[in-house]
Amino acid sequence: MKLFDADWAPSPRRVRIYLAEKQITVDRERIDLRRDEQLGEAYLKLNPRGVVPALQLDDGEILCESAAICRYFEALGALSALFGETALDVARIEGWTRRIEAEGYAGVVYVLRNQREAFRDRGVAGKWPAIPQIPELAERGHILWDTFVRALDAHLAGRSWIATDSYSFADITALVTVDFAKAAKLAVPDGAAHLRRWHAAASARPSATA
Ligand SMILES: N[C@@H](CCC(=O)N[C@@H](CS)C(=O)NCC(=O)O)C(=O)O
Repeated sequence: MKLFDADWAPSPRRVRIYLAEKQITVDRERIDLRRDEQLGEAYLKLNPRGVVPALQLDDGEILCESAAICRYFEALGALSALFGETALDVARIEGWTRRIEAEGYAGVVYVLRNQREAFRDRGVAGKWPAIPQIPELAERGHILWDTFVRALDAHLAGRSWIATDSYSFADITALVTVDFAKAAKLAVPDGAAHLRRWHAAASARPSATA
């Protein structure tokens, strides 16, 4: 199998961190997003959605969606704390992962894609007809981000990790989101001490550099 990957982008990084945590090695091919290689003919033949990551299986089937790709690897091997080993932990990790995606990650994407000149008529990632930017969505993104960051900071008071007692896929999702937020000039405020402590601990794991 082969993973179609890209530097700096949050969704491929989510898969790389997961694979590093599980010590799984996969052949990778880098797609250059700065040169729009994801929208070129060769890549679109593989993945007509024009986004990364994508995992090509040995029979040619393409799996999309970073969370689905990680779940595929999880299902191939032993259950781990990353997706939860008990019913309750699975639900906690799933619940936090979806919230981080819907509030934090969506907030960053709304700001980035609706404000940056580079994304003019590319309001949504990947291969679409022209999707104009909507300035009000950038405003919505700021509200989502500010509110999400405050809520996550309060949640992390007295806790090491977001969803359970162990580092999990929810932490991976939040780490790539917080780091990606810098691209949209969205910061974690100085006062968010719990979130800053968590971010330092998550960033110190060897997988963070994957
Ligand atoms: N929900 C998808 C999102 C995929 C996605 O948006 N990928 C971005 C990089 S993070 C991309 O390929 N962007 C290409 C573009 O903007 O055209 C996932 O988690 O895999």
